[in-house]
Amino acid sequence: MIPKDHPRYHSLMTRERLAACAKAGIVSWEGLTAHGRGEAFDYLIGERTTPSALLSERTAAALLLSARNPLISVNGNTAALAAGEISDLQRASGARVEVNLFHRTEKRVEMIENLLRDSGVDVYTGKAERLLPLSHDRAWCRREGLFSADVVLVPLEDGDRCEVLVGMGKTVIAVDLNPLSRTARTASLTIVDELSRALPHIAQACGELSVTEQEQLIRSVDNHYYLAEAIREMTLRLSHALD
Ligand code: PTJ
Repeated sequence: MIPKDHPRYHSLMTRERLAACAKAGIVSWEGLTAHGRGEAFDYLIGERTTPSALLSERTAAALLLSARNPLISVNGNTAALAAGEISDLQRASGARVEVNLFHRTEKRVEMIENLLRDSGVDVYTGKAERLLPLSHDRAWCRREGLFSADVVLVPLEDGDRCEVLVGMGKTVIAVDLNPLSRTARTASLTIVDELSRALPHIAQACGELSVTEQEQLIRSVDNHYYLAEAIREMTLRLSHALD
C-alpha cells in the first residue's frame, strides 16, 4: 500500500501499475527496464513539459491532422501507461490505432487490444503480416494499417523500426524521454516528454489548431532543435542541481 502523502506517490503508483501489467503479461519484463530508463531522463528534465516539448506536441497534432492515413502504433508499455489518453487522442485526431510488439506473441497482442478497447479505443485489427524489412517481430503489421500510414505516432519506439519507417517515406513522430536515443535522432519529430503528459497535449492541440497554424507548424519542423533544447534543459538542471 502506497500512502497518498508519499512525495513520490505518482511515480510509485505508475511503477505498481506497470508491475501488475507485467505480471498479467501485458507489459514485457524488458518493458520495466525501459520504464526505468525513461524515469531517469524524466528526473533530468524536471518531470514537466518544457516549452520546446510543448511546441513539438503541437507540431505532432498538426502532422496527425494533415495526414491522409494517420496511425498510432501501440506497445505494451504505452497501453499500460496511457490507454485512456490513446482513446482521447484517437477521437481528436482520427488516427487508426494498431498494436505492434517487439516481444510479440499472439496472446500479448490480444490482451493489449482488449485493454485498449476497454478504454474506448477503436483498435485496428485484421490480418497481420511480416511486411517490414526487420529481422525481429516488429516486422509484423497490417497492410491497411501501419504499412500504408503516411504519418505514424510511435511512443517508446525502438531505433531499428524507426529507421525503417522513415526509410519507407513515412513521417515518424516518436515520444522518447531520452534525447540521445537512436529513435530520438532518427525520427522526423521527437517529443522529449513523458508519454502520459505528452498525449493529452497533442489531443488538446488537435482541437485548437487552425489550418493556417497547422501549416506554419509543419513548415517549421526541426527535430535537431527539439533535441538540442531538451539536452540544454537537462544540462541547465544538472548544473544547478546542488544550488
Ligand atoms: O511491448 P513491447 O514488446 O513492444 O516492448 C516495448 C519496449 C518498451 C520494451 C521496447 O519498445 C523497448 O525495448 O524500448 P527501448 O528501446 O527500451 O526504448 C524505450 C525508450 O522509451 C527509452 O529511450 C526510454 O527512455 C523511453 N521511455 C520509457 N518510458 C517512457 C519513455 N519515454 C516517454 N515516456 C515514458 N513513460
